[in-house]
Amino acid sequence: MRSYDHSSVEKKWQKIWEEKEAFKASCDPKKPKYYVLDMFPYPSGSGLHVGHVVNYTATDIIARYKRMQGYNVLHPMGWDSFGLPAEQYAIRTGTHPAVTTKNNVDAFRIQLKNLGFSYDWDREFATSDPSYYKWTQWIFTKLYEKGLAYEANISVNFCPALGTVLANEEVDAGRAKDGGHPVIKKPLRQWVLKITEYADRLIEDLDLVDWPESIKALQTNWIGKSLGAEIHFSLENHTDEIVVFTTRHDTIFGCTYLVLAPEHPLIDSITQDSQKEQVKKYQDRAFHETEIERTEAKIKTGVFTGSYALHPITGKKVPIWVADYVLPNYGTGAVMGVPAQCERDFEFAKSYNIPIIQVVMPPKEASDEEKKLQKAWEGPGIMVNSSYKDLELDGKHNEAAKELICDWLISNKKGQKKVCYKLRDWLFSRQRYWGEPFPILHFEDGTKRALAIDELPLLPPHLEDFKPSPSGESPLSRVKEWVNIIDPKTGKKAQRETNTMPQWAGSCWYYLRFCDPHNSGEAWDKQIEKYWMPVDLYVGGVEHAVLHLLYARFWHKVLYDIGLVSTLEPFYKLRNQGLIVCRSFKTANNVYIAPSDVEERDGKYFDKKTGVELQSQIEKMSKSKLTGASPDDLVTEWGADSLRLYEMFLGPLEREKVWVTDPISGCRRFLSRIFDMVQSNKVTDKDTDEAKRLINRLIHSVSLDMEALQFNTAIAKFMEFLNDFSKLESYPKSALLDLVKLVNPFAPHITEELWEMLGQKDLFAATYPVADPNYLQEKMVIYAIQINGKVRGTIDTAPDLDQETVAKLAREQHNVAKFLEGMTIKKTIFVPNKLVSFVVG
Ligand code: ANZ
Repeated sequence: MRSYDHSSVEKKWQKIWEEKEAFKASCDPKKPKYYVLDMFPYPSGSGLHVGHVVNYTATDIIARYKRMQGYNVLHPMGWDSFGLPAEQYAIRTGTHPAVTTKNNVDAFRIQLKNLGFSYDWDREFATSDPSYYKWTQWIFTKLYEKGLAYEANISVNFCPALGTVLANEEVDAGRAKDGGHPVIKKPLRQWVLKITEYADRLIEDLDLVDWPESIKALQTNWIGKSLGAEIHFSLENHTDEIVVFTTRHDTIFGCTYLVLAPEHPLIDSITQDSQKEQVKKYQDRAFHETEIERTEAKIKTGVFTGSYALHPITGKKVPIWVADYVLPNYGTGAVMGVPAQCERDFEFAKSYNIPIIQVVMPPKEASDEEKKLQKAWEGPGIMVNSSYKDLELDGKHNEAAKELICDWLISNKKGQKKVCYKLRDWLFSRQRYWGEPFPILHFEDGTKRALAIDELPLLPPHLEDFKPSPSGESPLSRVKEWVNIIDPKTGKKAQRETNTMPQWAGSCWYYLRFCDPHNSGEAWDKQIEKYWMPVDLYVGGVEHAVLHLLYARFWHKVLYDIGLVSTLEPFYKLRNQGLIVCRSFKTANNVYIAPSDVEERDGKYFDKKTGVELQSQIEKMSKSKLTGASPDDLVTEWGADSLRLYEMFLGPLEREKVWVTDPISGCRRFLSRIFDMVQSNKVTDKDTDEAKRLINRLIHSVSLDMEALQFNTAIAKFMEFLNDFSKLESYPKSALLDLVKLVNPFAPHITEELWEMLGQKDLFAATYPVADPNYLQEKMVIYAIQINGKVRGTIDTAPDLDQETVAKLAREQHNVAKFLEGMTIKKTIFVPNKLVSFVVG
């Protein structure tokens, strides 16, 4: 009998699949399609990690399952290859990022192929390929033509010590991660995309997709739509006015001060001389703080301007303060302070002795503190202290008051309804080398021209030194002969745009290019797009839950509006794989110990070598903590099929999973057992009812698991099945064939081999089994149970059980058990499928 040698089996089938182009997809309108996509990786130097394997195995299982169900499956893979790490590596080593990227991609591809993923490799591309970014640049020109791309002066992170602009990822708590030097904000000319124009649609169309509710909520909150009002406050001794944005206009009678963001343009002109120095000092300090520092500071600080506004309804004087907790770029950068109804304002008012006027009565369920005004009541309630002349709100519910205030503000020209979004326009340029150059020419007269399709791709100039410039300009600006040109189309002197696009750009539309990756005449063919789109299943990390998905959806909607794509949303069903975490171990001196050198006793962990007790923690896998696991090593030792099976068996796809490698041997054993079983002399061509029942039940329940992406439970069922099946007297071949098909999406190599051993060909092209309903419903029989001639209970059982089994079940029936207590059974009468009768004494 052959024993299972994973490495020869896996190599063999990987080669055959490649030769037969087993997973090549082509547009075929006669067949139903299924597009299953992974969030493509950034090809980092550290290669594939076990988290990637969870993601890609899950989609591969579905790809193979759908193919066997007769779908035309599109399952592509590519590389998100522009970005900071490749550039930083280039700066450190002097290797061109294109070289590093190519090496990393080659290594990744080998790793993925070794895992047997059924990608259509013909569709592979990298976002840094000129033949791809030609179209990224072209899409940018479409955004530009639609007025959705504009230039603005925006502050960037600038590190004077390093003499460079830093990306947000390079900054931590106001300091450069590299060296810890302080980082300041510096205004620079930037490209910005008007994503805000799509804010409403980006919220509303979430109704069209099957995504986890938590991800929908993240997107909605990020966009942050607030329905409120703008209220105009006139100023004492000043012609200007201050406009505030509020979502609680019902509380207007409780407004006892106004606050301006330190950046507010009116501050200079309204601040009284006596306060000028203090205000200036305060502003300087605030400008050096990050938004997070400003909003999350425990103690709210501020400074009085010395000036007053007039309450729009009562005309009372309201002091104007400046405070950093008000952000310049939300609403109007000015807020009305209502201490009794807003905790933040309450603390501020307490610190600076500002009056507190209650306007919404805390209801019964409010806490004592809230009722006694030792804390703000932020919830709903009945209005008090809120009537003035003909505007009577007292006694009304605050929601009704909102409407009345709004009407009053509008008819008195003191305000209006207003919708605000947290979402800002998307800062789309970087002062970097390793990104798509912008296809834009600037002319001397200040006008611009977007390059036409025949001028694309626009390649960056060749650079030996990729470092960002000390001025904050992009390194491209150093290549004067590239920057300064005579525009061949107009004959005018022109300068090329020297900023580059951010890494997000390439991942905004790669799923469209996968539909038609070799098209050199257009980004994609519309008919082909119409066939494959939308992506039916998209799987990736939750870290992309906000930005990548939002940006890609935004581009997609723009493309929809200009008639280039046929669906409103790009990704129909989205699932996020949970993070893989790991238990790390260290000594009291913070020396990490590899998990393989640790033994557990009574829930405590000890160093096997020294016997010393260790501290342990569940955290992200990390090489430096000796918890990194390399898929390559695992594939070598156990085989790709065992690794795939194991990673799916760890737990539900979307849940966080703790990496403990022990179960991988169990998965491997399971595969070996099938391998042996197929070769057993008990394999027969003759079907048995018992085998039929077992396999049909397995087909039925595994199919349900597949639809629900519950791969871990499907695997548990395979194992259970094997235990039951191995006990049968014979192994009907038909059941084994079905089993092999069911396991195939999980462990594709060994199952192809078994399929061949069972005399079949090309499992990858086989049809997924469908359960025969006749074998699903076990017919049940009802036994009456008598004790000394009286019926004392009934039991339901499978038909045709033997007397001993039925009698045991009967004795255990709770009512019967009661009657039998303390009795001796003298005789048992058994009528198959009908009656068990005990004679007792
Ligand atoms: C008065 C008030 C009374 C407020 C009250 C709240 C409670 P969302 O829901 O996030 O939109 N606000 C407005 N602009 C701001 C800015 N630039 N920086 C900081 N805070 C700002 O929140 C809207 C509320 O946030 C607004 O309603 C305003 O405070 C504050 F009992 O106005 B409110």
